[in-house]
Amino acid sequence: MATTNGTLSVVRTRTGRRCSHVETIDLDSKEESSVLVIYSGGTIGMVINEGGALVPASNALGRHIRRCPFLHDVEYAKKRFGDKCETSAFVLPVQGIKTLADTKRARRRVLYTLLEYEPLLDSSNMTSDEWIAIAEDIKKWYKSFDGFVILHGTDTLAYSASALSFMLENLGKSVVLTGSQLSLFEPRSDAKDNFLESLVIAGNYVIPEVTICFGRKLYRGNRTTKMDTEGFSAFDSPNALPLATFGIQIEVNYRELFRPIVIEKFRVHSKLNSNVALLRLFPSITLQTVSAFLRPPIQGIVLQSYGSGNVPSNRVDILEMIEAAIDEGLIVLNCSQCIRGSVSNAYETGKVLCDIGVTSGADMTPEAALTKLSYVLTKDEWSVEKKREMLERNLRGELTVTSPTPSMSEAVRMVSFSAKHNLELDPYTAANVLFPALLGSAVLDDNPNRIEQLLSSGADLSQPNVDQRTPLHIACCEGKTSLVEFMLQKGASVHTKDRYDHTPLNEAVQHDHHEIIKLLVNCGAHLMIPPKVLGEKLCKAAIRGDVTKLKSYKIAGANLNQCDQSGRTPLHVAMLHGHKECALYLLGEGCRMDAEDMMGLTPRDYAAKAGSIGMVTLLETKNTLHHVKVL
Ligand code: ASN
Repeated sequence: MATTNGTLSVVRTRTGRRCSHVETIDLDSKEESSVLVIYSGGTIGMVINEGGALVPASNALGRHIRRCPFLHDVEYAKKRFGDKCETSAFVLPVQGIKTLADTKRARRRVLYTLLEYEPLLDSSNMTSDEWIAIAEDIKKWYKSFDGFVILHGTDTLAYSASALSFMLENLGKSVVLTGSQLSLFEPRSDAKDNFLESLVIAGNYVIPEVTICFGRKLYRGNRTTKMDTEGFSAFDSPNALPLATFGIQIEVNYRELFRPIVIEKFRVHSKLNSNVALLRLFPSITLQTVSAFLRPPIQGIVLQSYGSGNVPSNRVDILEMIEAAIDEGLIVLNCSQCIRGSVSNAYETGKVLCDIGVTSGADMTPEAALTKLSYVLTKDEWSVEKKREMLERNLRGELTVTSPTPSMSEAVRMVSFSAKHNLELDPYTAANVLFPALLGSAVLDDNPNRIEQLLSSGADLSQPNVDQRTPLHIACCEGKTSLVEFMLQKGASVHTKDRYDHTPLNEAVQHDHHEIIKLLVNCGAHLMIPPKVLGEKLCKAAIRGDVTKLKSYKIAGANLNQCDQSGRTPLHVAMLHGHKECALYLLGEGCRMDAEDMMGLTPRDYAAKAGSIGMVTLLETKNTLHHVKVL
């Protein structure tokens, strides 16, 4: 059953049956970006029912958004979508004050589509089935949108964000979860700002993490916990700094971002193990209670111990029971009951756990520990030992590993330089402006050591320069293959778009650096060009007989049968212009000879009309062409 609220939405039943489709957004301007909003439920879209209780209202949020001037710019939608503006994507208005630094950075028009789940749920009713549904939808629409926002209830938001952070492997785009304490339908509510700021982040910044946007802050999802049942600043990440703060400026803490540092594509791990539990110790806990947690089918527990990871070391009965369960293969992950800080072996009462094989959960939140356990337990390819090792390892920024504090010497030098020359730069601006510039020059000089040095001084590879270009853009343009590989392994983002809407992949294609294109694609990069526009680019290359360019597009994942606005494929124009090598290449790649343009003409007709007998012969011998496949 499709919704009828005039939004571009999809309805999914709890069994996962899909009933409609999401309409993707073809961006036609460099000033636009696209975001998919997955609406799972929560107070943000609730109304009071006849019984006086808050419940989610189906098919209402989209209609409401269309009437909210701060969430939908009707004038822009009219100009952009014409007659279809009543059912088109929503358009986030842009900030009016043009002098703010972040209006220069966060300057794209965010066009967003709403995907509403059925039924909408209070998050207390959510289960891992919903986490899997959300992860699968992100996978399905990953290449079609620049970023994702999940509207969600606040009660179990930290669990969902933690679970998704593990399930979305090698994530390269922003996934922002948000909700609110009061409904968007209420005049005085936190919903508007939380939703709006989530859209700004998802549409303008590549923060390749699962985050929670709430109360003017952006947090790493798996570090976050709900702290307050009433306040608008309901969330906090006690053991990690916020990733961004929303004041007059949006300040992104680039140094804190966690990024995949492997060259692998985005994928979804959609299995979770439900045989896990949280066991919170308390004085005088009985052996029977502990034993109930350690029995099959339970395969892993998070033990919430006291203080810095302590248990009663005089309760030999409990310790022996835990040890026996661990010997049988159960995983026991130790986390503190304290909101802030980490477990350690400082006390004798803590060391005993380590001695009996309990795994350290460092400073993970209970939500992160439980969902990580649930995730790790489904990795069938890992032995129990490996699973324990991975639980102690930092997989998505969920725990703190003690690493040497980077020297700030470079930043300090920059600030003193700007002070000496009266540049009136505050340290934040100095770092934002100078680090990308210094990294860019290190790329031009092909100097990985200098890049390394700058990174340890606080620079970040995904921090864009004034043109929104990252060091990876520059390396891709300059053809510096080994530097590209080096930077990808340091977590450089493949999805950042510069002022001209170019991703690093566009740069590599434009300059025909085939090895770099392969590297980027292996790291999850993909072309984000509307099909007809891609068709035009391919036809332009074929008009020039530019086989190298066609190969660049092919390696980048383009369909060489894509037609332009007139229905012409690259093979049509190669025939028309008599480019034999180009036609041979396209035929070798399986391009269709029967594709018809708007006039019903095929490549064969083009060759005949152009009077190119040679080309007609070429087509006629197409069956013998399988050997010409050019790689
Ligand atoms: N009970 C609600 C939920 O988690 C609370 C909220 O969203 N503020 O869905």
